[in-house]
Amino acid sequence: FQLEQALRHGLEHDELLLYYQPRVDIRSGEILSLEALVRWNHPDWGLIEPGRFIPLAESTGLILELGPVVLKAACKQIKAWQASGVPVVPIAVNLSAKELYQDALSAKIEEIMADASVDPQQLEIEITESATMHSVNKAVEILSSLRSLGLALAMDDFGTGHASLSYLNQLPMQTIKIDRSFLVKIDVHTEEPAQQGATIVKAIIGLGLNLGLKIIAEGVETLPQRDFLIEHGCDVAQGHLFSLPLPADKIEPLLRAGS
Ligand code: G
Ligand code: G
Ligand code: MN
Ligand code: NA
Repeated sequence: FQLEQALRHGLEHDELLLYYQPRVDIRSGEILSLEALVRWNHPDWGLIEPGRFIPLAESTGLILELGPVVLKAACKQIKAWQASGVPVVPIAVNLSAKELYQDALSAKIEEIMADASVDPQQLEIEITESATMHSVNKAVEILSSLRSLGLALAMDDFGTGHASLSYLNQLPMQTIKIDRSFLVKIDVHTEEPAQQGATIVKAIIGLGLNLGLKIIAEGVETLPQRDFLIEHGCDVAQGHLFSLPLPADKIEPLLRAGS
């Protein structure tokens, strides 16, 4: 309860900020886009990770206030980088299930983009597979309206939400992100879980490629994982091997350098 009050206060007093994690070309290291990951900078408690307040924001409905704050911050960052001549790349913003199914979502997003004069091509929306499965027909309708705004859509945490193949084909996604839990398991090829992880990652890559989707591997931490992905046709990844999520001032030099 105290945390909820504090988060409400924090939302009103500009305590939320964005970190950005590069999504890179796995071979060259070139930064292709960024994922925005929210942080809460509490005056007494310091920097708080989203895992510690996003679930609360979802259960209390505060996520409906947090979502626009995050999207506006991403738009503002794009404009700031453009103004100072930084070669910007698209920024992907996460939407939780509650945000996805709220009334007039696409109108709200459209308004935020218009107010900031940010082009939809500079943004991407990430929705978890489980959020889309919550109410598939509705999700198809909502995602189609986001898509017609010109936004790219990515399915996050893919492989954990039990989307059937037929649904995957109905949803207007351009990208699937392989959940990092599968990547963890492709490191040691001799162990049974390792074999399972490798099999699943290969299957997801094959499925995605056959459906004409872009594939991003999440949580890539080691060179063997990277090599495995290259070998099996996944060209884009994010993870600690390439970069931690970083504040904007640490991302800026990377964007200027291209990688
Ligand atoms: O950074 P970390 O691994 O702690 O993130 C935990 C979860 O919080 C991830 O699932 C991520 O998708 C989610 N998350 C991070 N930023 C945002 C955001 O701006 N909005 C929403 N809805 N979820 C976010
Ligand atoms: O659920 P979502 O995919 O939005 O969450 C992304 C989260 O994964 C971020 O909060 C980020 O901190 C975390 N993350 C990114 N790269 C790695 C990695 O290489 N290893 C681990 N363990 N976590 C990572
Ligand atoms: Mn994500
Ligand atoms: Na994920």
